[in-house]
Amino acid sequence: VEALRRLTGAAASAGLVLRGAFAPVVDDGVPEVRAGMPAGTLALLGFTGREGFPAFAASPEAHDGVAHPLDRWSRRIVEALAAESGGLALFPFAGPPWLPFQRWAMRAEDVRPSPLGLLIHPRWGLWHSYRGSIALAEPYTGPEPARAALGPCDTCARRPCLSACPVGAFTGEGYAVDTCATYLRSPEGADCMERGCLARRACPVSAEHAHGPGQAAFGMRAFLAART
Ligand code: B12
Ligand code: SF4
Ligand code: SF4
Repeated sequence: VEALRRLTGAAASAGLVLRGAFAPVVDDGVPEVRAGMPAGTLALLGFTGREGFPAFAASPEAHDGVAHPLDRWSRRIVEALAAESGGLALFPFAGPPWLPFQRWAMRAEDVRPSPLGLLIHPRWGLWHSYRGSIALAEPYTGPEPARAALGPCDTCARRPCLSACPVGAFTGEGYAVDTCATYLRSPEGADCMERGCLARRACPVSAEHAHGPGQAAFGMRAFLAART
């Protein structure tokens, strides 16, 4: 717990929030910290609302013209934090195969799947993400995350997220990625490209934490670049 407290402070000064931590079990698929040394604690780091993105936007990676700036920034920051704490840095974007970050997130804090596939958080709504995690050998002795009986989607009768996409990319069963990407490349897709996914923006939960235009446009360009 002391290691986590130190990690929280160091992460915050670098622009990342400690999202939560838990004691991994075998089914969580957390790699060993070092050969023969299983992880006793997994700590998740990320962005909440509009926080964190300005630290990235002011970084050298954001301006050097090289591909994948946010992933490279995350790698630099999280690897430095892992080295300081004697842990192993793990990343959501290092794959395939992907590390099961959404599963880990549900272990670490009160998030659950929304109909869009993104996890929804009671305070941050759909406006949060994970930039890395650190596996530590020390056993986790902190509390289990508090969990409300119902998540925000359980009491959302109208589900406006499912009807907001102009090309119906969300069916409630899956996300038609190619339909979305084709629309984004057309002139009509400019609103999504500049201000972010309309389906995500249609969610009334924590709308005040929605990404600003810079962060929204950055995320959409990165998404489209990953599809080409
Ligand atoms: C591949 C991928 C994509 C693909 C495909 C996504 C898809 N919907 O099919 C593409 C490139 C299209 C994509 C797009 C986006 N993605 Co993406 N993506 C990933 C990635 C790298 C792997 C996901 C995966 O396949 N994991 C493999 C499975 C097995 O892992 P898992 O955690 O065990 O899976 C659990 C979850 O899937 C969860 N679950 C999720 N949805 C549902 C729904 C139901 C009904 C149930 C029961 C369970 C469930 O249960 C699973 C079992 O535990 C993750 C990062 C990561 N490593 O997880 C990000 C991630 C999921 N993406 C993320 C984001 C933000 C986006 C975008 C908004 C990015 C953007 N700026 O445009 C879009 C929106 C996509 C959308 N609406 O779903 C975030 C989500 C954060 C959050 N709040 O949950 C993640 C976690 C990355 C991050 N750095 O934080 N993504
Ligand atoms: S609009 Fe409703 S169902 Fe959709 S993500 Fe938001 S709370 Fe959940
Ligand atoms: S970005 Fe636009 S086209 Fe793609 S899923 Fe969201 S609303 Fe639909």
